[in-house]
Amino acid sequence: MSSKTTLTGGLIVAVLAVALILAGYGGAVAVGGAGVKTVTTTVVTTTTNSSSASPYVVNLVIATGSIFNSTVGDQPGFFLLGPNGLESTANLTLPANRLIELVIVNYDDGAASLAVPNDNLVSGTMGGSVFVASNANINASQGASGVVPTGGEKVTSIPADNVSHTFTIPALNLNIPVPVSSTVVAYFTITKAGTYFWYCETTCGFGPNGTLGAMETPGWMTGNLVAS
Ligand SMILES: [Cu+2]
Repeated sequence: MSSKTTLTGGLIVAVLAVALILAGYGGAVAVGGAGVKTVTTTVVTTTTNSSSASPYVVNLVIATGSIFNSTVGDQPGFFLLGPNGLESTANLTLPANRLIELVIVNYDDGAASLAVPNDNLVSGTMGGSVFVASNANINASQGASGVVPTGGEKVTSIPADNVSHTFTIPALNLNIPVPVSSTVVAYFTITKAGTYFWYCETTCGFGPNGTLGAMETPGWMTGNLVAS
């Protein structure tokens, strides 16, 4: 398939050329008077995009309808969406001293009572805020040069009656309230290595107070988080 190879090669050259132009390279040819040609070259400095410079991304999914057991029935749970598919959140492993981008996709369309007042307030994140996107607040339009996404909201709190679950680590003063049927993006850094306890602070579990079942079981609404 030599034609394919040539095509690919050409594409790579084209991409490189664009990249060099974007990088400000190109040896800027300036033509002076009387046929004098001045050629200036620009030194290109390559910035290494090391992995430690980019955030460490964690994707969590909150789903309902999983049958805990025959007594408890269905319960909501946090699940880790990792390289191998869905994984348990009983033991989350995160890097310490590196910016973490936590994305929580919540499929639960119901709110729950807060276990502790003020659990609807965001804390411990970069800027003390989270970004919330949902089908209710995204509204794009088609502009002259393409789609113009609008909506989503950066917030420092969620209305108390609209909180579905929270991702909370008291030892880090981290509280991420998650509204119903929405995706939340939060940035934070764990500056001290250690094992932390995460849990949801709404009464979304089993029993008369909603504190049993998922709420007391690692991998559902609570778990360990090891930062190292
Ligand atoms: Cu919960």
